[in-house]
Amino acid sequence: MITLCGIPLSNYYNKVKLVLLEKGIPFTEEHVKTHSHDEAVLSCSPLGKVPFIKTPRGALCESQVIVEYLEAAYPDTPRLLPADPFQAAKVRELITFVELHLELVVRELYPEAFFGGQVSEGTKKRVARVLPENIAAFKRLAKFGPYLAGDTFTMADCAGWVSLPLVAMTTKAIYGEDFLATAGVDWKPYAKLIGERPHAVKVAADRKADQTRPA
Ligand SMILES: N[C@@H](CCC(=O)N[C@@H](CS)C(=O)NCC(=O)O)C(=O)O
Repeated sequence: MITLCGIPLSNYYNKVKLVLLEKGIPFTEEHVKTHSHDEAVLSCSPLGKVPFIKTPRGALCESQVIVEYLEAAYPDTPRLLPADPFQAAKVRELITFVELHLELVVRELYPEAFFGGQVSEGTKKRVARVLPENIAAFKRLAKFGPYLAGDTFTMADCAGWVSLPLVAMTTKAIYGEDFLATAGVDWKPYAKLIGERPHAVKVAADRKADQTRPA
């Protein structure tokens, strides 16, 4: 049995959780906070990041590594990557743009956008310069047809659904402007479409419930 470790507030945790649910893979969850210095955590996730999974064969960290493992190890469950190698690569390309070129860029702003901290003016200026270029590039690749990669729900939607709203909310909080909307990325109907899937409804409900749990 797989154990998914992390916190339901984490977008990357929820990406893996949605993949597990969509593929119908049995799993349990273990609440593990970020920034842990606990050896039991670092031996599974050496940077102390979540999510990670524990399997009978050992642990794995990094959400994309995990979901690629799940796709390969459970071939008889619904596919989240096209069988065609080129189309599968196009899905991975989208995930890279969402996570590396959009989410990781706005992540620098989270301390101020969500956690009551402060971010330097230099960081804000740099993100404001880089992000619109990256969004324009993402827009060239994303199909929204209605799914990110076209007419089929894929792993890219598990990544997109958890991270695109964060890009919008963060830029709105810091700059007073949703950079995705400004660039013409109509992410709200997309987020609604994915969010109405029964497994996404569960992920969102679990996340909400966890926010009210005692620390
Ligand atoms: N590339 C990693 C990113 C994971 C990540 O950044 N997780 C956050 C929570 S959403 C975290 O653990 N942050 C704590 C830290 O960076 O030390 C993945 O895809 O799993």
